[in-house]
Amino acid sequence: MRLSTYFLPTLKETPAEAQIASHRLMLRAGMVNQETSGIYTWLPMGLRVLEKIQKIVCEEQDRIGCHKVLMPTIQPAELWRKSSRYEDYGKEMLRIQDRHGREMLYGPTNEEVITDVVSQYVKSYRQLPLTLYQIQWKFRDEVRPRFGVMRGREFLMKDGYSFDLDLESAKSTYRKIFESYLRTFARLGLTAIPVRADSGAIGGDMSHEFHIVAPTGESAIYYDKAFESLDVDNISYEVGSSLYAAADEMHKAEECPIPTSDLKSARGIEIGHIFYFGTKYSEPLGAKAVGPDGKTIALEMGSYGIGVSRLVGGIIEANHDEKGIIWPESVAPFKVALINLKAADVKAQELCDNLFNTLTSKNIEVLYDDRDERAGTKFADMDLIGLPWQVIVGNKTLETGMVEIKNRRTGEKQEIAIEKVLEVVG
Ligand code: P5A
Repeated sequence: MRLSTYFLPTLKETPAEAQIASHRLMLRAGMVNQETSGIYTWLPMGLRVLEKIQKIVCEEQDRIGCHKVLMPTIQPAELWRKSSRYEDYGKEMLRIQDRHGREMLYGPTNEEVITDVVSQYVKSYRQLPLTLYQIQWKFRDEVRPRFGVMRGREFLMKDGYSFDLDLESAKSTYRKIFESYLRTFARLGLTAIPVRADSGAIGGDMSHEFHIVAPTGESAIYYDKAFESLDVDNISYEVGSSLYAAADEMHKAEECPIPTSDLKSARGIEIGHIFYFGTKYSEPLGAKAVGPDGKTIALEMGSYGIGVSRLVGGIIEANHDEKGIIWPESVAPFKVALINLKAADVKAQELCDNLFNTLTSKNIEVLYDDRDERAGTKFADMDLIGLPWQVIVGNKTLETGMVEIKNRRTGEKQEIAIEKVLEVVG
């Protein structure tokens, strides 16, 4: 992508309304634009990150055999009356009437809709277990939308729903998704701590929240310090049941099973939340199946959320410095910033164009700063945007064919021949 023709509206000044680093940096790096409280437009750079996160989330869901669907954002109130949640949900639900005066709502979550779908098509234990998921926009009229995309009113969620015939099978599904979440977050460059949690408005008997530790986190969490040095490639549900971690409302100091020397308390950002709630929705909405014994029973259900748009802010909270964002490679909007410091020079243009073509032909995503701007502006913009690698073409390149390569995370710089760039960043 050539920066001269891209839409990247970066800001020099820090917007006054932004209280935390990720919000400030997302606005300054031209990733989002606020339309009204808690509602954002995703600009090209922000959207690239959002889409990278979605891709990883989908790959990990598909890997464990979940199937992707897409439900509507607008739902009929009738389904929520059946589950008795229409009144309970209160002011957080955006209620709408269509032209016929029918009551509708903008979905804050989709347990009712998916249970309705499954009730129509699943009739036998042979169709189970089944987990369906989607990535779809939700609306919750939060009392205090804040911190940018972290607590929005309209936000993107991965929501999955599992259907099993019995408790044992439902628990095994829950475990599988629990493990898969740790793997998903690790791929996003995050250490997530699975804390035992209250199931709140979704309801149910068993629930875990996944938190990343950050001073700006909205919740207090308590956890065994062993979570910080876990081997992320070999994590299992055993971790969830044997190591201690709890959300504030679940933590009782006097009942805590581990010595205080091992207990850490921190602020956490909730990036995922999973629930097992048995037949709470399947019963009233009629999702049943005939078991091998010929008896018809209500399905055992769970639901599993990941805050996809919140993750963009969360990843920045965990990966930035005073100059800007430091993207983990897996979600970086581009991998390489190619900075031409002699943009008006024909020879420099030719060298950069060739390098740009070589890298992009190898499927390496390059943001090519071909603007005729001061070096200081270019460096500041690129540090702010935070792509993993910066390749700098300047006077020295014209004289000796050498470019400077900077690693944004370590700050390490090296000089190499322009032909060797692919070897380093590839
Ligand atoms: C699980 C999937 C649910 O809604 N139903 C379907 C269950 N869970 S949840 O905990 O309420 O939400 C799941 C995740 O969504 C993110 N999230 C938000 N992100 C941005 N702004 C918000 N206002 C917001 N509310 C929830 C969180 O990451 C949460 O874990």
